[in-house]
Amino acid sequence: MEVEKYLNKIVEDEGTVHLTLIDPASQTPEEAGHIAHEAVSGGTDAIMVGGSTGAGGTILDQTIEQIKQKVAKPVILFPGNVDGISPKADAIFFMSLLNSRDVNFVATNQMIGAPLVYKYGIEAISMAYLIVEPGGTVGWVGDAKLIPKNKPELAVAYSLAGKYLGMHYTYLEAGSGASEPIKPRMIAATKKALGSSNKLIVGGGIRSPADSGKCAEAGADMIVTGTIVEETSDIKSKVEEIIKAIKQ
Ligand code: 1GP
Repeated sequence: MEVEKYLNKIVEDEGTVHLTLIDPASQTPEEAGHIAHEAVSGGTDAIMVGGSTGAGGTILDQTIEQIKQKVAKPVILFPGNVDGISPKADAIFFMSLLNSRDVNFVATNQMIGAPLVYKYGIEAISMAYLIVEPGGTVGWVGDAKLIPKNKPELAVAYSLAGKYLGMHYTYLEAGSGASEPIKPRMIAATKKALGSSNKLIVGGGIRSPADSGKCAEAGADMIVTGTIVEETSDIKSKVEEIIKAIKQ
């Protein structure tokens, strides 16, 4: 429970956690190490590693190795399927895509991967994963019945279902590179229903300090940014600006 405790303590002490997502398919392992180093210098709290396609196997292990050589912050797996498991990570967001039409993403990949997580001794952080419009690649690959972006009540219903099933975290995902982040109204309604014990993560389409601030203000306990670090030439400054907008 060490990584989960670490993240929850930041929520208690500083307000909002910032997570940097690195997709092993998007750059070389060495470049991933550099991105992680810059993001941590800018103040990010942990590194998530994962992607929907081409993000498993050797490239995943090498990416985590490079990141761990460069930074001391936790590395958390964010698997698109069972291929996204690596013994090199500190923890895994052990998630079920509750609004998928495909049982493989709800329970079968989890069943195939669970013995590996056990064998590797990786900390599992249970999470309800919910994909909202537009959903992007992960929505397509995960065969999600996308939650309409103006229907907060559906996000609330799914989030409560996850909580009552015993999941500790809830992730509202708009899809990497979404044209806009999850709407503040949906974040606020979901956080209100979840209460303080269940932590709410928000990601997809968060590009600016203003976006980040709005998500945090609406009730996100943690925000995830991925695309911006791939697009900026000054990762450290970009992350610093975001941290300034979300920390107390
Ligand atoms: C994707 O929510 C994450 O799973 C990050 O999205 O790449 O748009 O920051 P972005």
